[in-house]
Amino acid sequence: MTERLGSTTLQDAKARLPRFDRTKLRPGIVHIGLGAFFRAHGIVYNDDAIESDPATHGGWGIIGVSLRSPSQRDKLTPQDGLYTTVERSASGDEPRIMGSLLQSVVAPEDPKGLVEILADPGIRIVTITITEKGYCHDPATGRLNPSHPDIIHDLKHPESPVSLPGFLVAALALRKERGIAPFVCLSCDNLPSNGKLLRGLSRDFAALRDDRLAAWIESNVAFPSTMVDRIVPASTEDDLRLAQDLIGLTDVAPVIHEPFRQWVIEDIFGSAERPAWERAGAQFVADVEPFELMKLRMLNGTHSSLAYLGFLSGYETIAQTVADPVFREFLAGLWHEEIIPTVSAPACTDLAAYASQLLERYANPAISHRTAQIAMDGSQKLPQRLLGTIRDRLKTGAPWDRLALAVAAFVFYTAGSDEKGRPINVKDPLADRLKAEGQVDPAHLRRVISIESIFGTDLSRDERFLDTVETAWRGLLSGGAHAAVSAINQT
Ligand code: CS2
Repeated sequence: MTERLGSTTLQDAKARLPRFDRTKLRPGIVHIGLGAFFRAHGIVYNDDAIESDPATHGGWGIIGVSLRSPSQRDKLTPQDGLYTTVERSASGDEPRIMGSLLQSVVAPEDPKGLVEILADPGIRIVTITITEKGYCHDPATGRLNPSHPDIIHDLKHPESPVSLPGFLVAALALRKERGIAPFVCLSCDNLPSNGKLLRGLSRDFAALRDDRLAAWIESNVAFPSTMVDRIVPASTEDDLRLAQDLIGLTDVAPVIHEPFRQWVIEDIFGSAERPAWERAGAQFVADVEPFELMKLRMLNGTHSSLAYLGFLSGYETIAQTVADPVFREFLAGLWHEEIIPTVSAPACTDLAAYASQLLERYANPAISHRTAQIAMDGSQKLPQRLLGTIRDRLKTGAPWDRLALAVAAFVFYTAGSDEKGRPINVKDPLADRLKAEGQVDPAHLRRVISIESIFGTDLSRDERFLDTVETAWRGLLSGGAHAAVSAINQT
């Protein structure tokens, strides 16, 4: 039997090892949402920054937090927080062991303990990747959802929270009371103006507890916005075997990722200390919004479109979907005809070149990114990925038939059966409302489009919006997703 990766076996791993002394690291960052993405993105930047100058980075170890399940902790703790990242491309696999994750905790096991960890003066940054639905907000308006069960819980039990706003505000309240400077809150989720959004949610949640606390948060806590990018599929059993074959040790928590990475961070840390992530390639800029908009619309928007239409056409992964020339043509049309005209390029970025690079990334044959994975939580993703673009197209009267087909495919997919009538396991916080009661007919489409938390008060009542999606919907129902995509290519 192969030995397990851990502090005592680390030297035997056949991989690039951390180039710093882990025993000298102290925690300075709490990361909330210990999924594959941050372990293949933020922690890589952090390890690189530490390696660039271990002497000045001793205070930037990471405590990882899961808000729900113990599974990450259960895998990582026996490995002393060590795990493998495998960079995969057509030219080969590059394994590397990450070293700056020091400890993993599970919030529900000891919420008060986590609030104390967050209130510790050594913690200066809280990074967050909990996916869209973890923010307990209304995706269409970006406001706190006061009737979210977790928010109701946290208002009743502010010292033992369960939600992200609940934990942040409880810890910030303690820091204020104890005269400790607040930490910087760094949202790294695919949400527009994620810093501003989190600031608003924290303030709104705090105001429900105490107006003075809300005002203190508003004027003292920095919430930089960020744009994060790296394709990181959920790890599978095959990936565990791959990591073991590569490193020669058992690792039950490897993450697989593409070579590309990007992290753009709003430069509003003020006097707060931070690791030199720029040495690892992070870009600190005055305005992140153009980067976010470009990425959310051009990458995530097409990802979701390919996920629904690709899945319904029988494709399991994004790479398989874009290997089909019909989908390539559709994708080119989506970018060049419908999305790019709504995006203003961030400095030094050529949007056509960005699109070609995205296509190359999607086509990476070594990355098995499942359409069903990206299709998850569409009700939380559609507003920033597709609907903002559609609003812009409606404003100028420009066509948006491909985007309409993607919205129709979302409604079809979440109705719960594929084109052959086989059930789809729809994972979405609004799954019950999205599921078709009986037939998928125009009445079902209308019911879904009337959901204001997705479509807003504007689109849910806009006849032009409904008509265009309905035309796409009819195309889907009559010949199936693949034929509908092919037909749009002819227009
Ligand atoms: C994907 C993203 O799962 C999804 O919804 O669109 O996770 C995507 O892979 C990343 O944002 C890429 O940076």
